[in-house]
Amino acid sequence: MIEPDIIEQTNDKAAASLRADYDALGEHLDRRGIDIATVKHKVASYGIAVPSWGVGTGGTRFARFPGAGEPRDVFDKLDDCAVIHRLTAATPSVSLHIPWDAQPAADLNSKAEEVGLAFDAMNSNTFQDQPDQAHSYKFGSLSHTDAATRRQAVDHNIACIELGRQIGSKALTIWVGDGSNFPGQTNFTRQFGRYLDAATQVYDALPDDWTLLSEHKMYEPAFYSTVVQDWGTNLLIAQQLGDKAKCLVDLGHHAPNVNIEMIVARLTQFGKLGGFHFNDSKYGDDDLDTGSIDPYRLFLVFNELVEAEADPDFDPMHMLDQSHNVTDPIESLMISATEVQRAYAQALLVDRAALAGFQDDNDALMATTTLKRGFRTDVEPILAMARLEAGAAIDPVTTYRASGYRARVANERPAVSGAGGGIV
Ligand code: LRH
Ligand code: MN
Ligand code: MN
Repeated sequence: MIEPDIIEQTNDKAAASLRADYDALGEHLDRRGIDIATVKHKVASYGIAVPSWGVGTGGTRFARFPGAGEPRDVFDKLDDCAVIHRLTAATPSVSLHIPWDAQPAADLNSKAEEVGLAFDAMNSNTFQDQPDQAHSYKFGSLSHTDAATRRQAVDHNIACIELGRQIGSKALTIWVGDGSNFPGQTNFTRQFGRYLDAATQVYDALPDDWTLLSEHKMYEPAFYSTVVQDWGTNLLIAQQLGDKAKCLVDLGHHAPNVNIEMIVARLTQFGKLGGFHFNDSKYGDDDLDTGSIDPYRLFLVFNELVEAEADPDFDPMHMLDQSHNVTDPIESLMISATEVQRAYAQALLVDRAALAGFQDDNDALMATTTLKRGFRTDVEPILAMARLEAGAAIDPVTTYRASGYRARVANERPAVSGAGGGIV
């Protein structure tokens, strides 16, 4: 897929500068009482799952402009995901979306083994109708007024668990678009009650070592009210369902200016933070590349995560969830995975004892300066060295472009109109 020679050649050109930069940063961090190798080790073992739907070009409500060599099916998607991991050593697993990626478990397993990837959380899809389905989700799925439609949505989620079980997944993520478009269209209370009943039936089918992640989103496709609209409702769901149910925070699913890092802290404090969909946004659920708009907010989220790491049981899942309209999806996903690692590394640099002291003394200025110092540190040499030592690329995008992968797959894969996930 990517010739090892290409990685070696591009790394050779950059290795001497990287070593010099890494040593200089090591000395600098040493003066701050931080061991660079420890940070590098933590970053190297921080895996981020790639969304299978992210490797296809997305779109908007208005149009989709496919790129060259779009993946035709889940097997092509896994090839693309393997390229991302090969070059970044940061994305050892893939999160599947069903039915977009539904294939026999044996075929998924053998492809995953061939390309050296594992499967992360399964994602169900009851926000679209499938050609062969008996009941439409036009007016909702798990919260639909019609019992047979709710049953169909429950059965689909259970089928996702069943497939996931056979491919080594340990989590099911449920996001529903259920809601309403007009005041008065639905009764909020009865609709949420129906949702909770149906979600409980899915929860009851969950293996003991699985997590059910419910994902909230403020609006879209329902524009007046959404059943699982915010972290409050999400927390109620997780509390109502039981210990295996946790909340998933998609960074793009909040009202503008919402303090997402504080939501992360609250959910963590009560053991209900289950995982993330990383992306970035300017206006709404924009699904822009992670860290591309507000890298400081991403850092602040990671500041909470590093704070929580003191608890050995704290282990949320990390996935990207992006839609790429104007870039090569592989390049965007590589950059995004490294942005997640960057925010993590920066948060590891925060002097937590000093920060706690300034907080206790109500020294707001020194507290915020201490926090920001982590963000201001250029940790790129740590990330690049972790990649080099893992046999990946010092500069993933340069190496990817040198490899000619996109042109090669463009020859093998005829243009298709949809790779799934374009509009959401
Ligand atoms: C909904 C969402 C959810 C879906 C994905 C395709 O906006 O974030 O996670 O599964 O997009
Ligand atoms: Mn999401
Ligand atoms: Mn979304």
